Parts: sequence; structure tokens; C-alpha cells
Amino acid sequence: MSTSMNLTLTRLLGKSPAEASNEEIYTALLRLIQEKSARRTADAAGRKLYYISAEFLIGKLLSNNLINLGLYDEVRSVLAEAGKNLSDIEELEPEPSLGNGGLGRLAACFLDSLATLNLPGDGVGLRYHCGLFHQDFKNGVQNESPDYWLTPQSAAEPTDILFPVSLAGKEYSARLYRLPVTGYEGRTNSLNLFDLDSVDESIIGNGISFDKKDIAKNLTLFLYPDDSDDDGQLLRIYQQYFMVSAGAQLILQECASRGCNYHDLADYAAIQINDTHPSMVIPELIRLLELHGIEFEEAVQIVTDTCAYTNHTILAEALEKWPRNFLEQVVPQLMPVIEKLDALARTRTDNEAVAVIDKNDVIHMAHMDIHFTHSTNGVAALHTEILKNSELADFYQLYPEKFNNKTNGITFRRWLLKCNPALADEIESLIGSGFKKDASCLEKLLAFTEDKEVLKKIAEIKKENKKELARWLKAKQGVELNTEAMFSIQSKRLHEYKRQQLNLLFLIHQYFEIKAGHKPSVPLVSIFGAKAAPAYIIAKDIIHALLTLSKVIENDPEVSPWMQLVFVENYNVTAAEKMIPACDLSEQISLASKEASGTGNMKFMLNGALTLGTMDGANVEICEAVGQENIYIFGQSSKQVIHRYAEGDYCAADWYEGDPNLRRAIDFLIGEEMMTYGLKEHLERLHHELISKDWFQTLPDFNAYVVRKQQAMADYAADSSDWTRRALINIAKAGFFSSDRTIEEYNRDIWKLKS
Ligand code: 26Q
Repeated sequence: MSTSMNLTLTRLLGKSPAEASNEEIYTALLRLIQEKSARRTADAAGRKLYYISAEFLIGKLLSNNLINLGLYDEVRSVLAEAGKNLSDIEELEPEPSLGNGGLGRLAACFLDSLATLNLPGDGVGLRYHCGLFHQDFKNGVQNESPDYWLTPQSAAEPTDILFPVSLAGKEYSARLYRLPVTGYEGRTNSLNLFDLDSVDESIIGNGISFDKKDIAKNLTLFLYPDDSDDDGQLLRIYQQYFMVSAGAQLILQECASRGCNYHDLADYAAIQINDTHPSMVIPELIRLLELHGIEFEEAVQIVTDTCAYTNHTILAEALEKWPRNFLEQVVPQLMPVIEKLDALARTRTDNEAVAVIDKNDVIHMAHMDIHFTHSTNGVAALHTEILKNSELADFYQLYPEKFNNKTNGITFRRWLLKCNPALADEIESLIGSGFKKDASCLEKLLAFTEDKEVLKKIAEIKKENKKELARWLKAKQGVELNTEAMFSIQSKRLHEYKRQQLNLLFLIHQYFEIKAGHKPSVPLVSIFGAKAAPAYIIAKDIIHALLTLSKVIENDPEVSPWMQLVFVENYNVTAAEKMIPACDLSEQISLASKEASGTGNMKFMLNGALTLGTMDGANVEICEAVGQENIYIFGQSSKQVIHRYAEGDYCAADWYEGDPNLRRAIDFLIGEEMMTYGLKEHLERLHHELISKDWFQTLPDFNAYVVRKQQAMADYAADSSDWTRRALINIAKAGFFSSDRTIEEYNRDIWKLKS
């Protein structure tokens, strides 16, 4: 019985926990967290990091904060004694989905690691009223609705700190909100989110539609407003400038209050630009420094020394570029600065390909970043090599010293301690608690790979996690999972390069095999979680095909005992925390060279799944860490893919014509079974896309994928103890993928902060 925690909660509640409702306890716990975290804030000594990002996919905070403040076990037991269940209380917290995938989740993991490592590092972003849309399925089609997360008790505290921001010549006032970021046995930093008081949720109409021109009311309503038209794109620019202008003013104000005279800004601040979305911070800071009387050339040097840029993508279409007239309209005050930056860059090289403003009057944000920051990094070893040797080769030639790699990582506090407490406890009982702060300690688990008792325990934990996922899905979506089956999971944003469609073709192939009497070695439950951008037609068609196939399988008694296809609605951090610990086979099947890193791959590995993947992104480093025998690699290499793109000779139709199995699987999409449950237009469009374009080369990797996946299933069925042994090796080797390691590298090479 923890008397002091009982007393604290009773004080906060004004009554005993037993008498309080779950809502009251939730509010009291938020206040407890506030009190405890406030005691751990401290001013930076020397440089302070500002991680500026359009996304912070933080996920639910309650339990994570309790864990990081060392209160979780005590609170849980006091509540249990009062007949309350902490996980019921967790349910009351809405998830802040302020990001759409890897880049936003990475920012959240980095904040956790910074605070845990006692480094002064704050986030700077936007206080969106609705995070990424809420997804549900109607008639097998994705439907989007607003995802409100702000509640009266919401943890982001408004402040009286306001900054003027000029948008299209009109003055607005950005208000700062602060969210405490608690480190695990570390310090408390802050996530600084800006908002506009006049934003008005009542303008949201059908689904997620709203008047895109009413900036005063719509500015921070949504993360990723639909940008399929000009107004949507302009709104993105409004959002981005609002964020960076207020952010730059906050940074200058904080540094000045610590004694900075602006000439020495780089001694007080390090600014990390998370992809190109916050790139306008460069010209904005230069503009502000000039207003403080600093000459242009010196201002450029100061900003270059202060800022660093991270690239998260090699897809050319995701590299932001804006027509000059868009920026002229929204941020005319930046144009003279951007023009001078363009002219300055042209004095360094006459290579037109690296211009800030190109011949067509298009402004390339990534180019501005590379010229005018001191560091450009990729997010996995292979990704950085591809940037240096192909995508950004011209820049690498110009500034070889600026390029460096920082392989991504994940915080083990959320992705092990929080989401898989049984596994964390088992690890602690085997190797002690050191791994919670020093992930490399996990290697000590290698001493147990031949210990049958340990393997049995690890297998039991996995089984229990599968049952837990099954209970959750039953309650949420009414589906029953066969927990005796192997669980394969592909959860990530829906994108053609990630190739959910390859998994789809495998499942169709498997369906045919079962119908032909070739039963697989083990029943398979294939679980998907993914949101498609609302305007991304083919991505939505892929979701539709998967949902339709799911029905076909479910309604076929010959097939359904052997395979199941489940699409988890509204995949978000909360869902990921349930799914990842229950996974046997982690699907990381992007077209080699296209996935910058991936971070889901790391989460699955840490939770004891084996990876089925291509040699792409961080899969390459996972493969090196665990060894070929503990991972299932298949498919073309990045070199082959890059070569094929360069030659331009890929012809999907040839592959389709040349392989009867493949042809059978693709044609199934428009066959009778699928048409019984699905929509002709969607299925025909996907069918046509696959045989006429297949831009991400699904077809050449199909056979290799089928073979490797069936091998994984056979291995799983043949010797479950050996499977668990290999899973344990994956867990033991996951230490490198801790975001604590990543942050230490950023700090060593780029930020140079003092703890
Ligand atoms: C760009 C222009 C216009 C509209 C939207 C965008 C846009 C929005 C979001 C472009 C990219 C993103 C998000 C990218 C992202 O999440 N990238 C992922 O970053 C992870 C962290 O580094 C990597 O692990 C993943 O490989 C990468 O896909």
C-alpha cells in the first residue's frame, strides 16, 4: 500500500480514489504530472536545441508521463486498491495525432530521448485543432472525419506569450502553448505549439471540408489540409510561415534573455529543420536579424551556423517546391531575402540544378536548406549514400563536409516499457534494469538464446499479446482473430512505394493455393493498418481491394480456416501500441531505395518479431545487426532499382504476360469473387495501374516475396522454439535502434549541447 501516493491523489481529488469517477482521476493524474514535471525544468547552459517540425506524433501522454516520472507502478497499485483500472482511465485520453507517420513519430521519440539524456531541447510546431483525420470504412471505402483531440483538460497550456506574424500583408497574433516533455529519470523540456485565437472549428463542414480561404478561422484547424488545389497549397504555406515566424521570434527572445546579442546566436541555439516543411525559418531568421541591424552577409553566416537540415525522403515528388507567385502572395516580406539567397548561391556554383529559384521561377526548399545550413543528414546509412551518390550528388560535390548520416531510432520507453510491459519485466528479470537507459545492454540477452525456459516464457508473452490484440479488435471492430495462427503485420502510411499491394497479391496467391488443395504450413492472420491521403486515389483503391479480399476470404469456408485478412480502422499510435507487441512477422517490403529509413521496422524487431523485408532503409542495418539467418530478405537491390529507373525500361505488362501465377493473382482483382463484394470502378482502376504502370515495381519482386514468406511460415510451423530463439536475437540486437543513440550522435556531430 503506497500511502504517500494515496494521500497525494486524495489531496488532488478532494476525496479518496475509491469515491472518485474515472474522469476525476484522469484530471487529477494530469495535475500530478504537471506538478512533478515542473520540478525538473532547468535553463539551458550554453546552446539549446529547437527541433522545428510540422508534425509531432506524440500519442497518448498519460501513461508515458507516469512511466517517465517514475510514478506508474505506484499509481497503478493505488488505483487497483481503490477498485480502479489505470487502462480504463487511459481510454479517456484522446490521442493527439499531430502527425501522419514516421517523420512526426520520430520527432516525438527525439523529444523523449532529449529529455531523458538531460539535454536542453524543445520542440517547435503547430497546435492543430484536429490531428490527422479519423478513418473509418464505409462499404469498403475509406471515409475521413475530423479527429478532435483538444479537450478542456488538454495538457497543452496556453501562455500569455504572443508574437506578431504577417500573412499576405495582414497582421495575426501567434499564441504560444506549452506541453511538458518528461524525460525518463531526466529533465522536463517543452513542446512549444503555436495557435491563433480566432481559429473556429464550427467552419468544418461535411467530412473534413472547410473554407480554405478563411485564414483567420482555418489556419491551424487541420494537419495536412487537402492540398490538391491551389488554395490548399497556399494554406500549407500560411501554416508553415506562421510556425516558423513565431518560432524564430521565440528562439530570438529566449536567447536574448540568456544574454545573446544575436551576433553570437549560434552559441545559444541549434535549430534542426525536420524535412523541408519548416525551411522558411532560414529566410525568416535572416530577415529578423537584419531588422536588428545585422548585415545580410553576416546574418546568412549566423543562420548557417545555427541551422541544420534533415532529409526524410528520396521521392522527388515529396520535395517541396513552391511557385514564386505563391510565396509572393503569402510571404512577400521573405521574397527579397530568398532572392538574395538565390543570388548568393549562384556565386558559389554555376550549376543550374542546385539553384534556389530555378529558371521556371520555382523555389526549391531543400536547395535553400542545403546551401544555408551547416549540416544535411539522411536517416539511414543506405538513404544517406543514395542522397550523396544520386539524388543530391550535385550538392554533395559542392559541400561534401555538410553531409552526414544519422540512422533513426525509437524510444524504448514507449515502444517497450509502455506497450509491452510483460516483455520489459521479463527482460529486467534476466539482465537487470540497465537497458531502460542504455539500450546496448539488451545484448546481454544473447546469453539466453539456448535457454529453453526463457524461450518458453518469451513465447508465452507473445501469445498473451496476441490474445490481448484479439480482445481489443473484437471490442473495436467485432472481428475474431485466430490466435493460433502466425500474425503478419504491415502497418504504416498507405503509399505505393511501401507496397501494400505486394502483400495483397501474395494473399490472393495464397487463396488460390488453398483452393487448389495446397494447405499452408500454418494459418496466417494478415493485419493491416494504414491511412491513405484523402486525395490519393490509387492508395484508396488498394485499401478497397484489401477490404474486399477480406470479405471474399471470410465468406469462403474452404479458405477462412487458413487465412484471415484484418484491416485495423484508424491506425494511430494507440493502435500501434496494441499491434506491435503481438506481431510474429514484420512486413517491411518497400521498393529498395524508396523507404528512407522506416521506424516501424525497429519497433517490431524490439518486440520480438522477425522481419520480412527488402534491402531498403534501415532494414539493411537491421540485417547487419541480426545476421541473414534471423531475417527474411527478398527482392531487387537498390542498385538494380536505381539502374532500372535510369534505363527507363521497366514494362509491367511484360511481367504480367510472362508469369501465369502473377497474372492469375492480378486478374483476380477484377474477377467474379471480388466483384461480388467490391466496387468495379476501384478494382478495375487498380488492376489497370498494376499492369500498365506499376511505378514501384511490385511485379518483379512478386515471386521472391512469395517464396520468402512461405519459407517464414514453414520455419514458424516447424520449430516454434527456434523461431522464438531468433526473435530473442532480434530483441537483443535492437539496442542500436534506440533514439537515445541517435540523439547522442546528433549531439556529438551537430548540436553540441551540454547536459
Ligand atoms: C510534401 C509536400 C506537400 C505535401 C505534403 C508533403 C509531405 C508531408 C509529409 C511530405 C512528406 C511527409 C512525411 C514524410 C515521412 O514521414 N517520411 C518518413 O520519415 C521517417 C522518419 O525519418 C522515415 O523513417 C521514413 O522512411 C520516411 O518515409
